Amino acid sequence: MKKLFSLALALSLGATVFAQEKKDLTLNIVPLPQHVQINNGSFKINASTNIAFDSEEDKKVAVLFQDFLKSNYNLDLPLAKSAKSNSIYFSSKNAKKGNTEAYELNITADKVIVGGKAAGLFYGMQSLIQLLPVDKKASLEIQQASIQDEPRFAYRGLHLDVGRHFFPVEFIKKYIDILSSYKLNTFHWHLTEDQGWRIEIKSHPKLTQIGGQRKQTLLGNYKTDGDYDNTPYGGFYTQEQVKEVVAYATSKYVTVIPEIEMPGHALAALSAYPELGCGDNPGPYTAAQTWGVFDDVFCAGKEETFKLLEDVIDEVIPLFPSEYIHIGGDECPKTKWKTCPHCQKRIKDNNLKDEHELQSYFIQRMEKYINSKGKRIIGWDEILEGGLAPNATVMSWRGDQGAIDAANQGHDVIITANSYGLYFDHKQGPDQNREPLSIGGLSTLNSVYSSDPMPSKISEANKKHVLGVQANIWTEYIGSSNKVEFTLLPRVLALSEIAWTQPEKKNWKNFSEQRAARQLAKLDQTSTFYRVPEVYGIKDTTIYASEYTIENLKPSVEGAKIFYTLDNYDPSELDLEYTGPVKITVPNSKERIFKAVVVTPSGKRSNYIRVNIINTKK
Ligand code: TNX
Repeated sequence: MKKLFSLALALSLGATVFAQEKKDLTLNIVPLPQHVQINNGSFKINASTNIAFDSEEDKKVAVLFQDFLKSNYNLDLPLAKSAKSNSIYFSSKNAKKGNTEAYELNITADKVIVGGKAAGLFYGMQSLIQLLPVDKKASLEIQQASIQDEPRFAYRGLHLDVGRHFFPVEFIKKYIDILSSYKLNTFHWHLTEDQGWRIEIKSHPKLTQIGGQRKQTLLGNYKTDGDYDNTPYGGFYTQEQVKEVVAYATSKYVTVIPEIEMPGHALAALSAYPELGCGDNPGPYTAAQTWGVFDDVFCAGKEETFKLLEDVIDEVIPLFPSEYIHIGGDECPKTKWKTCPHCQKRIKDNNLKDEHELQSYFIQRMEKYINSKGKRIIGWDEILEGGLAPNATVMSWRGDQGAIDAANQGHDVIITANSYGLYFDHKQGPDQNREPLSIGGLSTLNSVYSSDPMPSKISEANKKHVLGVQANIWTEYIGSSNKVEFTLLPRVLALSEIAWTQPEKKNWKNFSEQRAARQLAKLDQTSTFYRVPEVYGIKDTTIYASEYTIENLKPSVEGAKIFYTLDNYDPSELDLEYTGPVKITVPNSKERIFKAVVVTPSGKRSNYIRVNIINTKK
C-alpha cells in the first residue's frame, strides 16, 4: 500500500514537473508575444503529420517550415493542399485585416494552425520553430496554446558595415536568416566607406576596381602611429550578387536598405575619382587604411560630384525594392569646403550662410533627385544640420536629440543610439581584459534589453513618427564572419524584444534566465558563434567577511554547467563544478577569490565573474 502510494506520488510529481517544463516551452519565444494562453495537452509531430497550406503565398512559408524540420530534426513531412487532422496548417484565409505582420498560432491536440498573411505567417512559423524542443532526439511535442501576436514597431532593423571589412554573400544570407528568425524586418546594408566601396557600379567601374581595395589595414587598437598588416584588402558585390541577396531577403520578409555615403566617408570613392575632391588639383587619394573621420570628402561645389552620385543612384534604385535609400550624411568635416573655391562659390551663388547649410544643400539636392525617382531618403542625424531635407527620415545615432528634433518637426525617425545599447560594435562586458578587441564603449545584453526606444521628450502627438529601432554593427574591429556572429548574438535577442514586444511585458529575469537561455541552447547545437553571457546570480564584487556563501547561481545557457575556482585562476571545465551553495571560509587577514564561468554543452565558455572575499580581522 505504502509502495503504491509513493509510486502514485512519484508519478504525479513527475507529471507536475513535466507540465511545468511544457509551460516554459511556450514562454520561451523571443521576442515575447503580446498574448499567450497556455492550454493542457500537446500536439505531437510524427511521421504522418502533414504540412498544409491555403494559397501559393502560404505555401512558401509551409515549405520553409518543411525545410526546417528536414534539416534540423531529420523529419521529412509531406505538403498537403488542405488541412485534415494531424496537420500543421499555414493559412492566410482568416487573417485579420490591418497589421500584415500580425499572426495567430493555435495549437490543439490534432492541429496546429498558423494564421496570418505573408510576413505575419512567416513570424507565426518562427514562433512555432522556437517551440520545438532543444533535444533533437526527443519526441516533437508542442504545448497546446493560443498566441495572438503583432509587433510594437513597424521598423525593426539591423545594420552591417561591409566597408571596413567585407563579408561574402553566403554570410550576408546567414545574417538575414538570423535577423529574420527573431522577427526583425530590415537589413541596412552599409555599402560604401572611406576604407572600401563595395557595390559594383557599371557606369563607374573604378569605384570598385580602385575604391574596393586598400593597401593594408591597421592592426589592433586605434593609434595615430599604429602598426599595419602590410596586406592588401578588398572585395565588392557584383550587381548580380546584390540581386541574389535582395531576393533571398525578400523570401524571408526582410527589406534591404542600401546605404551610399555622402558627402563624407568618401575616401574610397575619391581614390577612384580624385577629380571629385575639393580644390583645383585635388588628390591623389587612397582608400583609408585606418579608422576615424577624414577631412577629404566629396566636393559640394563641383557639378561632377552630383553627376557621379546621380549615376550611382540610377543603378542602385533598380536593385532594391526598398522604399528608402540611405544616403549617410554623418561625420562630414567642413575643413576642405572652407577653403575650396568651388564650394565657396556654391555657398555664394545659393545664398547659403555657411558650410553647414552647404551640407544641407547637398542632402536636399540628392533628396530631390531620389524623390523624383519615387524613393525616399534616410540619413544619419547630421542631416538636421543647416535644415532638414523636406521628406527625409532621420536615423538618430548621437543620443536622443536628433530623434526629438526630427520627430517634433514632423519627420519620421529611427532610434539607433548607444544610449539604448544599439551600438553592437561596443564591447559586451565592462572589463576590456575579458573582451576581444573592439572600438570600446559598452553595450551589454542587459543595457539593450532594459532600454525603451521611445524618447520620452517626443510629444505624444509626434510619437507616431518613431518608426522603430535598429542596432548597428560597425566593423572597424570585426574582421571575420565569426566575430560578426559573436557581436550579434545574443544582443540581437534583446533588440528583437525591444522592437517587437510592448515594454510593459518585458521581464529581464524571464528573458535572460529562461527564454534567451533556451534559444542559446538551440544555437549551441549549430555552427553559429555567440557570446555566452556570464553566470547569473552574482556580480563582480568585493565582500568583507570571514565567511560567505555563494548560492543561487544560474547558467546563461540552458543545459550548460557552471565551474569555479578559489585560487584566482581563470576557471574552466577542468575546475570545480558548481552544483549548489559554496561556503567559503576566509582566515584572518586573508582573501579568497571566487571566479565562476558558464561552459555550454558544445564547450563554449563565458567570461568569468569574480567575487573577492576579504577577512580584515588581524
Ligand atoms: C560612428 S554612426 C560612425 C561610424 C563608425 C561608428 C563606430 C555613424 C553614422 N558613424 O562611421 O563606424 O561611429 O562606432
